[in-house]
Amino acid sequence: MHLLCGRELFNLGFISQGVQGQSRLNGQGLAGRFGQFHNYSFNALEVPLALLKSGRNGVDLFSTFKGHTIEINWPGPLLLLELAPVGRQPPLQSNPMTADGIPFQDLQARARKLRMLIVRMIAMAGSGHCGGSLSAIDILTYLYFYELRVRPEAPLWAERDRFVLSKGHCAPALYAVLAERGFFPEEKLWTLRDINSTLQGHPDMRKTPGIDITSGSLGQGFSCAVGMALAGKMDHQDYRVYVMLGDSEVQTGLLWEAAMFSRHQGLDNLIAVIDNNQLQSDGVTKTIVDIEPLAEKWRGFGWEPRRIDGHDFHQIHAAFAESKSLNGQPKVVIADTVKGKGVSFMENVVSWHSGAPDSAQTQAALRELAGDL
Ligand SMILES: Cc1ncc(C[n+]2csc(CCOP(=O)(O)OP(=O)(O)O)c2C)c(N)n1
Repeated sequence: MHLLCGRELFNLGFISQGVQGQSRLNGQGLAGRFGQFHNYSFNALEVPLALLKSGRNGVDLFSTFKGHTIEINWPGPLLLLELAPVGRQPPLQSNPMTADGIPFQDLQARARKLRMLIVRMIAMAGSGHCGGSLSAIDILTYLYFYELRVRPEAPLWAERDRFVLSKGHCAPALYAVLAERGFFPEEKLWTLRDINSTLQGHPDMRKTPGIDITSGSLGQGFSCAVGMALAGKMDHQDYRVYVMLGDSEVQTGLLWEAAMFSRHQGLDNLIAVIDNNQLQSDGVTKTIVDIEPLAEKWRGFGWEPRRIDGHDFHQIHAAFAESKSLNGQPKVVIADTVKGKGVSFMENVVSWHSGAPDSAQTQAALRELAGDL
């Protein structure tokens, strides 16, 4: 009997031919390699991420943890699963918990898992936007697991906070967090960009539970968010509207008209967050049209700006908490981020704006995200 403990990561699995379906390993499981089977006992909460290696399309399968259960899903025949330690997670950056009870460690672990889902999802789809999805995911994790008033079982609940992903091409990040939050099953992620899938390349409010507005044409989502915030005021509702922009969107004229209008209407129920990874599809934002000084620009348009490191949960939490406490004007969080964050060969590389990793790149990315370097 081997007890998995600490934050070791293991590949959990077993050799099996032609098995299809779902396996639940709860507390104890049978695992082995090349015909030698062993009983394993573990506490799922101590194994936040587990990788399953298989021969299927050369792409790793994925297991999730929910409560004390590790659920392993696979969509097709399983050729080979092997059991092997894949290393330790790197040390977490922040304190596990703050005085006001924010579960930073949990948020970091979830964001790590969501990064793996993003990479795997785009690899399986054969196309998508890795860089901007990975830069945005810490903020999205915070929003959906701490900040937003939502009910996954009732996506159209009238009193919900609204979220608009104005940089809609980063839909994989939003889909990953919506699945993790329970808006739809995780298996849906493997249908990304399929012709009849509910998960299209850009968010579609007619197809996907949890999507408040269809987006993808840069600049337009922001205007929709402004309209939603105005509607909330007119209807005397207390929901907030959160909208995420890319730094290239700050270059659009449409955005500044809506920004000016928001201030005029006193939309203090509107919080924008700029995923300022400083790259766009074909180059460095600064060299295309410099958007700095960002804070001064927004302040000039009557918004209250805050600038943070968009990968530090302490700063993310403080920025949203402070923004909510201020009345009378719209607020913007300028989050400095790294495009491709978490996968070293994608970080700050313009060409990883879009395109899918091949099998070897996918394996390398997942190993790095699992802490197996
Ligand atoms: C109006 C409009 N023009 C062009 C595009 C094509 N496009 C898709 S992503 C992108 C660049 C986005 O850069 P940024 O907003 O900085 O996002 P990130 O770097 O976070 O991916 C462009 C120009 C678009 N989606 N909408």
